[in-house]
Amino acid sequence: LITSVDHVGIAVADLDQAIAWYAETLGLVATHTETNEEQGVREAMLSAPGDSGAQIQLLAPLRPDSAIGKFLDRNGPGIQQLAYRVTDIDAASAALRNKGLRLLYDEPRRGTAGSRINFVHPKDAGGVLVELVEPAADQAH
Ligand code: MC0
Repeated sequence: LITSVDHVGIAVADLDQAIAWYAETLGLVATHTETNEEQGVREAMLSAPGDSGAQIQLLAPLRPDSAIGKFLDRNGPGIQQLAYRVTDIDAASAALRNKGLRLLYDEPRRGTAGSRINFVHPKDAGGVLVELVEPAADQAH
């Protein structure tokens, strides 16, 4: 079902400031930035140089009423989600629904770099917002 941890998502108020902080303080490099209107985010993927393992995703809100806008209002900046990589998101979603977990979307939606994504409700996953990510065919590594 799950093949690896894809990324850890961190809510931030200002994306450019956060990218600079991670670069200057921790030496992580932004490899990809994107605006996702449907999700209401501007986001950046960060990695340690040369590392092809799990990434850090910085998420800044486009609107106050977005998921990240509401998260920042309630909690301030911090870890918002844990994303697992799957090879087949339709099969993974069906398997988790069969175990009684609530998936947030009936059908997968578009995530970073053409991936297909869905989420498990945090109340059904030990208080963690779990994202499932099926990378686009040309992005898998
Ligand atoms: C809310 N809760 C969380 C949480 N957000 N718990 C853990 N982690 C989070 N991130 C808790 C609340 O504290 C509350 O608990 C309960 O869940 C229900 O809250 P609610 O008020 O009913 O719901 P909302 O309005 O806070 O929405 C939560 C929900 C939403 C997870 C449904 O954030 C959502 O739809 N998320 C999926 C989309 C998303 O996160 N997009 C941004 C990333 P209490 O105990 O107070 O009842 S976009 C992305 O990630 C893409 C670009 C990608 O990776 O490719």
